[in-house]
Amino acid sequence: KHDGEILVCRAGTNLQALIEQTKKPSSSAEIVVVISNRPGVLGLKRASMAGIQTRVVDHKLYGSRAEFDSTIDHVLAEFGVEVVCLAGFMRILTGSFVRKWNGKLLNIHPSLLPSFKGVNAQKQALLAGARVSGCTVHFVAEEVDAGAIIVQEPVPVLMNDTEESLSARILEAEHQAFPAALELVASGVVRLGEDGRIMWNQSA
Ligand code: 3YE
Repeated sequence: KHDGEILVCRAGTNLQALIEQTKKPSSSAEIVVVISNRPGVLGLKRASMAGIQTRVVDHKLYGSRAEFDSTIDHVLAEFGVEVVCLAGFMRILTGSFVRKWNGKLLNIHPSLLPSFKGVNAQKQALLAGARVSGCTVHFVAEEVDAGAIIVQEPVPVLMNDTEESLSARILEAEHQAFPAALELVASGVVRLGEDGRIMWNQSA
């Protein structure tokens, strides 16, 4: 196993899916630390239960985004992290952090990008009358939800769907897509090219 890897999480079900994936002997990734910007969240408990180190970097304690991001960057360096997964992390990261972690920073978004960027993606899909939605794992670029797409998983939008029922169906898809995307990146099968597009290396 080569890649150290960290997560920033909220309710933590995507984190749980990543923990279960990386416990498999066939996994190319190992989770070395879980960082949350919110104290007391369930994701931190899930990490501890799995024997993974945790850190809280509470954004409310920092005077600027730059100070918050550089504190996270220090924790990542402390643990020798190589790949970062944003799993329910809801903060916009600074350009300088994003550039430093270019090609090493993954986010999951609850729509088929480039449709329905930003918050309430599931509600946006319902209001637009979309018949298909899903989730996207992408490399993080400075522009939110605009980075190169690694994996997408579609789900149907059903006739009587509410925001809750559609969100639950998309969340199930997220639990497949995020571990799959992490494996592609940690194994070196997929990387971000200099031109900002995905490069496939089938011999990796
Ligand atoms: N930062 C950059 N590019 C990206 N962060 C995330 C993805 C991503 C990124 O592609 N540069 C909405 C955040 C959207 C928002 O306005 N958040 C607030 C805080 C709200 C809160 O704490 O609940 C803020 O001021 O940042 C991760 C997903 C970001 C989702």
